[in-house]
Formats: sequence, structure tokens, C-alpha cells
Amino acid sequence: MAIRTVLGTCHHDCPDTCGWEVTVEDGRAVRLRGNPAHPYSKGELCPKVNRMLDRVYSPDRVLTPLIRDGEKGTGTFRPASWDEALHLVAERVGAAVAQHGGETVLPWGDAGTQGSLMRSSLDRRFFARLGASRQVDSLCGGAARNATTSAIGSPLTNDPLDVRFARLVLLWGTNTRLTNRHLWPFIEEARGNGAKVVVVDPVRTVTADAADQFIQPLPGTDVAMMLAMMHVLVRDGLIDRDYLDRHASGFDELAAHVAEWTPTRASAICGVAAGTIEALAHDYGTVMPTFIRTLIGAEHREHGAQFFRTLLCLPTLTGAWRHRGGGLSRSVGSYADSILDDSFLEPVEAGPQRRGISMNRLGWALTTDELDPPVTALFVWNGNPAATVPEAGLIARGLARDDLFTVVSEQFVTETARWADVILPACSQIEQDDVVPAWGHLYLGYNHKAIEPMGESVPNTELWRRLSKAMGFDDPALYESDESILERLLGKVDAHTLRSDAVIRLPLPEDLRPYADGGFGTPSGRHELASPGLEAAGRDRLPEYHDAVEGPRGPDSARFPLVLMSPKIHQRFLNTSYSHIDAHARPEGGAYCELTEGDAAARGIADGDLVCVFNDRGSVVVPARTGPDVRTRDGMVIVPFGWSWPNGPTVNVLTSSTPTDWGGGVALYDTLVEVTRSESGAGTPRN
Ligand SMILES: Nc1nc2c(c(=O)[nH]1)N[C@H]1C(S)=C(S)[C@@H](COP(=O)(O)OP(=O)(O)OC[C@H]3O[C@@H](n4cnc5c(=O)[nH]c(N)nc54)[C@H](O)[C@@H]3O)O[C@H]1N2
Ligand SMILES: Nc1nc2c(c(=O)[nH]1)N[C@H]1C(S)=C(S)[C@@H](COP(=O)(O)OP(=O)(O)OC[C@H]3O[C@@H](n4cnc5c(=O)[nH]c(N)nc54)[C@H](O)[C@@H]3O)O[C@H]1N2
Ligand code: SF4
Ligand SMILES: [Mo]
Repeated sequence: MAIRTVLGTCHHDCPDTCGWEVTVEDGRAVRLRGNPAHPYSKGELCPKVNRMLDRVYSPDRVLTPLIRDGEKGTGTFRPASWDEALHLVAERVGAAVAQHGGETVLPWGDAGTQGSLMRSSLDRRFFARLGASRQVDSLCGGAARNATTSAIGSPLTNDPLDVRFARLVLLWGTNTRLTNRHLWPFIEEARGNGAKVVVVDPVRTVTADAADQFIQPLPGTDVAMMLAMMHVLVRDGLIDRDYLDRHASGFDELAAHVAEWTPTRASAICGVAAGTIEALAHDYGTVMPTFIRTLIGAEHREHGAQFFRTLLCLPTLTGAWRHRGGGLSRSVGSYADSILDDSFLEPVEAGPQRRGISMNRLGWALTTDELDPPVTALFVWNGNPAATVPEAGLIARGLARDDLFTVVSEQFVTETARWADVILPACSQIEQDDVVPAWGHLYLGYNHKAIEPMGESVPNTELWRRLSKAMGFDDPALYESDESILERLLGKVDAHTLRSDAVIRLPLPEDLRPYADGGFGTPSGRHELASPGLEAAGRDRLPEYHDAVEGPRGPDSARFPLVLMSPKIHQRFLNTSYSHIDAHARPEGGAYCELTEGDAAARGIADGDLVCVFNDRGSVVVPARTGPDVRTRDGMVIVPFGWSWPNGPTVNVLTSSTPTDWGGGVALYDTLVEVTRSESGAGTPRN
């Protein structure tokens, strides 16, 4: 029997980018476990990926091309050969382009795999050659990156692993123990050395349960709390004058502004006691070093950019950037971006720029009559937008259009693939080579193919090559090999060690404190606390609190008085991935609506009752969860994100697609709903 061990790297859209090893016996993967030599994940994976082989060998895998063989959306398909499927795609897409022009084609791809080759490479050239519309904006990360770059001139922040040197850790809008679980041991290490861990989150998460202190503001109100913290820091002289003099500007203006923001004023907005805000500010201003960790959650808000911009002021006021274990850390993907330069994959645009369509407004794009040309051909890969993008009811209505031709590259018949005209089978990560940058640490992973592609599935790069050929395109750049792309991508790293160990640290200093001695990326090199640049761009010159329109004080709050939080909360799902696999879905127990006893009693709802959660966009019907230990607070309900066909309702039929304040992101957590008891029936999208 031939037994091999193959090193690889997890591809999921997760900050941890763990290293794994696959044991292969006679060509079949029999075991997948953590690579103990990986310096960050240290041999541990997670409850999702520990069982990934169930997914690889699932009887539900799509293993041949499938062509629709019934009404759209019914999930009725027949197997076909690649030749037949590609021929159909070329014919239908060719006709759409001939009738409407290339921009009638809309690409929609996300981070279902984070590998550089499979996430986004030849697709860019393929769609440029087609003259397709460009996919713009981001469901994840874009708002925070824009905000950080606008505020301090660069997307870069501190190495998350430096949290181990901290004495005060603020986990602000991140659910570390669930979403970034391999960082938790580094936080425990800090704790072992005496650090205090504070969680700030509107939801009492599993991370909050493990913290020394939990602060639960009303959703979307953190900026008021941060302004009041700055009020206390300035009032009580807990600031680093020397750092401010040398590396910031606009301090006096900011100080005058926050003088108005007493903890009492902020408390009335954020629902956190004034004394709690005072004490937190005191801790922040006196303990050293203080490390703020944040990720994605708080960007999904109407004022998501303002959150990041304001938070970044705190370490500048106290000079916390100076210290190892101080400062602020969010996604660190931009470090890898600057080292794996993939700009060679961007084709030079001939002629006028192709129009951009926001990936966050897919429902609008598929149903509006404002677009000329209309979208009549859609390609989806690396994502499940019918379940993961807000206004899912509108998306379903768009996908149902007879005059829309939809191609989905997938491993499974997802909620989105169910609407396809053609499904093309995609490899799983253990069936393909790739290099995988991380956004939760500074290591780069290599993924060696462990088994041959299952059935007729292909890696995404091969998909784009086949589509190019079917369309009759002859530019050689469309057919560049994986080896050639990898060689160009890896020019600045030790590719030999990367391949042999499957992990290397990015070539960056061990002690990475980007702003220890100033050096902000602004034109002045200073952190412009009062920002002329932002003002010129039509943004607030100073950090400001704004109510959300779709928030508790917005115009619709009388009809829909409850804020809906729809966070990732499941141990066994990764966004919607795995939610359709029974072995993962069953232990998660089903979707639900969690609400406080007060909000439940006011509506005559008891624990376990079936309830309808609704707004003008749609509704879902799920059991209520209530009791003394709920994770929410009055005025806020939780319906978890992650469920999708066939095991659960898509919460995104309810969520808002309002863009975030400075663009690029989407405010899906600023959504208002009402909840009533429901005697029966399934929810319906109203769009
Ligand atoms: N098990 C599991 N792990 C995952 C995922 C998964 O689906 N399942 N998804 C992965 C992906 S794609 C991502 S982007 C990361 C995300 O990682 P995180 O950003 O850590 O996770 P989120 O749940 O998006 O948001 C974190 C927290 O932000 C809180 N939040 C929302 N609004 C506000 C606010 O206004 N103020 C404050 N203070 N907090 C707020 C939410 O309640 C939530 O608990 O997780 C990754 N890891
Ligand atoms: N209500 C609500 N909505 C949210 C969020 C939330 O917290 N609440 N979170 C948002 C966030 S942060 C994110 S990142 C998005 C995630 O949204 P999506 O990216 O749409 O997430 P997934 O459901 O994980 O879909 C990934 C798909 O890619 C497929 N895939 C994996 N590998 C490959 C491959 O190699 N090739 C191809 N062709 N396909 C592959 C998988 O089978 C899977 O179906 O959702 C967002 N939507
Ligand atoms: S999903 Fe995240 S935590 Fe799980 S193995 Fe992959 S990278 Fe690690
Ligand atoms: Mo994400």
C-alpha cells in the first residue's frame, strides 16, 4: 500500500490560514489533520475542517458539469460532458455579448478559496477580454481597509501575534474564540502574564464569556463610547504629549471636540453606564501596553468606516503604538499583498473603463431597469451570493429571470447553484496546488495537491482556460500556466523553503511596529486627528457619531423596532459552507431568533414558539429562543447567519444592502425588523 503525507494550507475565508497534513493511501485521502510544525496554528485545525474529508468525499459533490433540466431554481439538472456544457456557455454568453455588448456579463466571485491562484488570477484576464462589467466593492474587509487607509494613509496595522506582550487587551467587535480561534492562545499567554481581557460587542459571544470584562453597547453606537473615552483621556491628562507632538496633528481641535463628549452624553446613546466608560478609559490610559484587536464585524454598519477611523485615534492619543504589545491590529492581509505582487494579472484596459457593479448590490443589479445594458449573463465562483449577500429576496427574483443565463462553478449545489443554467465542477483544496496568503497572521502557506481532482472537477485556473478556449479567444495570456503565475507571484519570497515546509514567515521584521516612531502614510507623515484630506473628500474632518438610518433612532424604527444582528455564530459552518452537510448542520440544531425576555413578553412570545421575523424586504420563520441567559439585549434580536438551502432559512432575505459611509462595504448589520408569533408557514422574501 502506498502511503504519503502531503503538506497543505487551509483555503477558507478565515483569518487563521492553518497548516495541515493530508495522509494519502493509494490515491485516497484518509486523514487530514493540523501540521504540528506550523508556527501559528501549531497542529490544530477547527470543528469545520477536522471533518473536511466528509466534504471532499461527500456523495453530494458536483463531479460532472450539470445542465439545467427543469424550471429555474428547482435544482433539477442533468449531467453533461465538459464539451457540451462549454459549448452551451459559449453559445449563450456569445449571443448575450453580441446583442448587448460585453458589459451585459457580470462576474461575481468571493473568497471561497483564499489561494492566490484560485481566488483571483486568470478570471481577471478572462473577463477583461470579454469586456464584462467589473465586480467592485467587498462583502468583507473593504470598508475597514478604506477607512484605515483614509485615516492613517495606509491599511497596515500591528502584527496580531504581538497581543501576547499586552497588559490590556481590547477585543473590539471581534469574536476571537470562534472566528479567529488560533489567536486565542496568544491572548491567554498575555493573560498568563497578568493581562486583562475586555470584550466590546453588542452580542454576548463565546469570547465575551471568556473575557475578564464584557461591555455590551447598543449596536452601531461604539463611536459615541470612543469619543467619551477620549474625553476622559484628555480631561485627565492620560495622553502621550511627546508622541502627539511628534507624530500627530489636529490634537487641539480633537480635544475641543471631545470636550463635549462626556461619558454621560455617550451613555445615553450607547447604553453603557458612564462609570464603565470612565473606568475603561482609565485602564486604557494607565495600563501599558494596551492592544486593540478588531476584525470585520463592526464594518458591516452604515457608519462602519467611522468606527475604524475613531478607534485608530485611541492608540495615538496614548502613544500605545510605541510598544510591543500596544497599538491596534486588524486584518494584516495588506502585508502579503505588497509582497505577492499580482498586478501582472491585471490586463491593460483598452478603450474606456468597463463599468463597475457592486457585488453587495447583486439583487439590484439583476432586477433594475436602470442598467444599460442589463445584466443577462452571470458567472459565480468562490461564493454563494444567493445566501450571503443582503436583500436575498431580490437576488432570488433576479436569478429566476428567464432572460438571465447563469453559470456557477461549485463543489456543491448551493443555494446559488440551484438557480444556475450550468454548473461546472470545482476541485477542493486538497485537489489543487496553491499559495495561500493570510489576513490573520504574517505567515504564507503553500498548498500541495494531495489527491487527483475528483470526478471531472477542475481548479479555477483551469476553468478560466477552458472558458477562454470555448469562447475562441487566442491571447496567450489567457492560458498562462499555474507554474508560471506562481513563479512570478513568489519572486520576493524564499519559494524553495515555502514549498518544502509549506509555510514561511513573510520577509518582514520580527518586531513589526509600523507606527512606533510615527511614519504614518498621510502626506504629512502624521496621524491627522483632524483631517483636511477627509474633509476635502466630503467626510467628517473629525471623528463624529452618527445614528444609523436603519437603526433604533431611524425613521422606520416605529414600524420595525428591533435591530437584527445576523452574525456568524456556528462552530461547524464557515459562512454558508458546510451548512448543507447534515453531519455539520445537525449538531448546530437549526436557525432561531434569540430575543430578551422583555422583548418576547411584550409580543406574547415564549421560548420555543415559532416566530416570524420580518421587515419590508422579507421574512423568516424560526423558533424563538428566550430566557435569562440570552446573548442579546433589549431592542436587539439575533438570527444567525450561515444557514442556507436545504437545511435552513437565509437570514439575508431581511438584511440591508445600504453601502457603508465611505464606500466599499455593506451595512448588513444595520437592519430593523419586527417579530411576531407565527402559527405556521415558511418565511417569504417579499421582493
Ligand atoms: N466558525 C466560523 N469562523 C469564521 C467564519 C464563520 O462563518 N464561522 N467566518 C470567517 C469570516 S468570512 C470572517 S470575515 C471572520 C470575521 O471575524 P470577526 O470580525 O471576528 O467576526 P464577526 O462575527 O463578523 O464580527 C465580530 C463581532 O462584531 C460584532 N459587532 C457587530 N456590530 C458591532 C458594533 O457595532 N460594535 C461592536 N463593538 N461590535 C459589533 C458582532 O456581534 C460579532 O460578535 O470570521 C471568519 N471565521
Ligand atoms: N447576514 C450576514 N451576511 C453575511 C455575513 C454576516 O456575518 N451576516 N458575513 C459576510 C462575510 S464577512 C463574508 S466573507 C461573506 C461570505 O460569503 P461567501 O463567500 O459567498 O461564502 P460561502 O458561503 O463560504 O461560499 C463560498 C463558496 O465557495 C465554494 N468554493 C470553495 N472553494 C472553491 C474553489 O476552489 N472553487 C470554486 N469555484 N468554488 C469554491 C464553496 O463550495 C462555497 O459554496 O458573507 C457575508 N454575508
Ligand atoms: S477554517 Fe480557519 S480555523 Fe479552520 S482550519 Fe481553516 S483556517 Fe484554520
Ligand atoms: Mo468575511
